[in-house]
Amino acid sequence: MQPLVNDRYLRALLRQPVDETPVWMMRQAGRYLPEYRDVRTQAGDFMSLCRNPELACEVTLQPLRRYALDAAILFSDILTIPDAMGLGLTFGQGEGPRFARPVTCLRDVQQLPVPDPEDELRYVMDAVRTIRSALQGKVPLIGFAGSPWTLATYMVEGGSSKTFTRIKQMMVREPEILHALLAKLADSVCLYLNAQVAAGAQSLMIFDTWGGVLSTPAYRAFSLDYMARIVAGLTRESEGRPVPVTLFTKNGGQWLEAIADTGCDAIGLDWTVDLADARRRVGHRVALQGNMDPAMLYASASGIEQEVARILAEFGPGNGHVFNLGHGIAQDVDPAQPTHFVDAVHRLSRPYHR
Ligand code: 1CP
Repeated sequence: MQPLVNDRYLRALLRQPVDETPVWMMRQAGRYLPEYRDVRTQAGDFMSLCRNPELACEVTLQPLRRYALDAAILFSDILTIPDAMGLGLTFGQGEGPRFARPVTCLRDVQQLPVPDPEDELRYVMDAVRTIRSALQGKVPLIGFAGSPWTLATYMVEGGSSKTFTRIKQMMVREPEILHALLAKLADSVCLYLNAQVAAGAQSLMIFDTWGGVLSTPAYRAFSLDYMARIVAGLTRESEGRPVPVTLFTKNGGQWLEAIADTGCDAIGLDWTVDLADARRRVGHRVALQGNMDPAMLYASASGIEQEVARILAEFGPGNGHVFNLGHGIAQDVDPAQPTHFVDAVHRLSRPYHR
């Protein structure tokens, strides 16, 4: 394997000195890019794109050709695991995900297999290997998975939800069924992430998009504890380098200390969190990733620049900051906009690293 040319992202996650604050964007590959839409049309549908390592590699690299990003993220989805468990995943045109066979009872949970990453999910590992070789060591590759709680919301609701009625009914009426599901998912996610590292992923991120809909005790019991179990089982070194792990709970700003207690290397923050406050609370223990509101990408170039300057000042001088959006980039963002964002982070962050 080639040596890594730009390792700012990995260094910042480990709170080591860097020359500029590294930056990447959640959902940096996707529908806001016309070249992505072309490849997706060529693939036929979203899952066919994910299952084709050459095309998945191509869309992973697309944003890196346009912007000076410091990391690549595997093009795939968090729902590959429930799909591999046999739930029958489809993405309708312009719709969210749907499962043909949602999980409703203990029998359903007991019948779910723990997928073998090099068998049912081999297409993901092949994508990791293809991307890693195509990157030629330019920037590190991020592997990822969904948190057990977030995956369970889709599996029990049968798709996206605004109210989480079914999974919350399960949580309060039959918590043992939900725990059985979450335990199986934690085992599956751990195997899946470790296989991504073996295939060449250099950093790992767990997306807990829906942990923030829980009460504090429920968050601990149904989301955080299972993420902690995963963190404890992950491969933390590969190719002679640490493999940093980032946990992102959207709307999880009130639980930063507890998230840091899992032993992760970094915490992803949405835009509702004050970075200075977060740094005071946990910055001596973990790196922080975030946290510009993705809506700022609708602003003028100078508006974006001012917001980047504000966030850099909020974090302040020193190590341990990875710049990112607080959630995924919106589909209708003009692809010219991220250039202003990414360039501003690099240019304006230099004085903070002297
Ligand atoms: O129509 C299309 O082309 C599909 C749109 C799309 C894309 C581009 C989906 C369907 N998934 C993805 C890729 C994806 N998903 C990536 C890799 C791309 C990149 O980051 O560059 C990643 C990391 C994800 C992760 C993901 N998928 C999350 C966690 C992060 C987050 O945004 O909160 C979640 C919740 C999903 C589920 C999912 N997959 C797709 C959609 C539309 C959704 C969200 C459904 C919902 O809102 O409930």
